[in-house]
Amino acid sequence: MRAEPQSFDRVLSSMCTEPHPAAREAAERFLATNPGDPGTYQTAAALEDRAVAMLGEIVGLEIDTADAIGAADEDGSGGPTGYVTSGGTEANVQAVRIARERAARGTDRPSVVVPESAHFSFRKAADLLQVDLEVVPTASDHRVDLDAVRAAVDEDTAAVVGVAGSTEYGRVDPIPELGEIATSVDALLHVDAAWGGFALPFTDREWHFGHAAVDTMAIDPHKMGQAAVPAGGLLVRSADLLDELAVDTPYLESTSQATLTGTRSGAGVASAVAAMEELWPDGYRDQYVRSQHNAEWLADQLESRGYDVVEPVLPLVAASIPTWLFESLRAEGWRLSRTGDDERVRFVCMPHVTREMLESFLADLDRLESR
Ligand code: 0PR
Repeated sequence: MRAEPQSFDRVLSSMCTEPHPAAREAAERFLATNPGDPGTYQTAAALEDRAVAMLGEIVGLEIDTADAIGAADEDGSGGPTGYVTSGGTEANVQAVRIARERAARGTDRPSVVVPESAHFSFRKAADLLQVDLEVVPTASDHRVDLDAVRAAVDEDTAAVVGVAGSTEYGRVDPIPELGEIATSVDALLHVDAAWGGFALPFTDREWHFGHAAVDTMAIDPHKMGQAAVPAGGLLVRSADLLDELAVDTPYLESTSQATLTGTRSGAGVASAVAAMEELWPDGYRDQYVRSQHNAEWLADQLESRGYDVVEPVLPLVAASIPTWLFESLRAEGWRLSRTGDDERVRFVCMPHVTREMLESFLADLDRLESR
């Protein structure tokens, strides 16, 4: 096999990035381990506890490092916890599953209220779990319309979803207000910070467990966290929520499993720990500042060329580039993607996106434009 992976030189479309060298090295070392079998792969399992504890610190949860996954505290109440998922999709599916299980005690038609800006993984969750998805519109600022959320919730609502760093526009929904609405109907609040979670700590946004009545959250080390794929994160306010997912595991040394997948890559777990140990908090802060400046610079550059630009709140720019130009740039090797409504092109300023790369992109754009 001689194929080489995609180089990141011209990638402006992806929410993944070049892993930090320490993360790459750790991934290789733990390639053959399975934290899904903690009795056998004890080091990988311990690293997962460490990953969850570090993620907890990032999202305003204090996690008992001794036993991060699923185990209730001695008093039976259970502290905050979580696990390393295969990505944001699994974290979102599992969060919907937790909410459905919890709501099943009160309704036989559980629904989940999501903004139209939510990632398509919620559609998979609804389909798999047979919950009704109530999609509510976003306002002109691309954040969820709170009045529409208020109108959508009722006694069948199992969860309200807020996005903290939306896939298309990098917007952050009003999380504290969503928490109040969720609480008013005894629903859970799930925050999808899969992409935004490693940038938001350095902003003044209110997005995490410490800011609002958040119950569950997705935050992915394999996106802005600079870990190797696959490394996502599901965090829950208290272990009893994770217990909603637990199934008995008769022939493993551990007695129950809360994850969706069985065998899981220890590579993702180890690389997440390595990246976070290297970068939290200063490295992530520096990276966020660099990426945010790049996004703002790109937005200005595109605006000065007459394109309609959605200003970046996080390092993601969306601009109205005509389809012919989009296609020509793609033909030059630029990896670009459009928003779902096809109206705009999105530029995700990940760590591999440098100023030089953006300059070279704009040079190509200008050349093609003037042809
Ligand atoms: N939540 C958010 C906010 C996301 O942006 C994504 C993925 C997920 C959850 C799902 O995460 P996993 O893919 O790790 O399961 N973000 C988009 C995606 O890869 C980003 C994207 C979309 C990239 C369209 C390119 C593109 O053309 O699906």
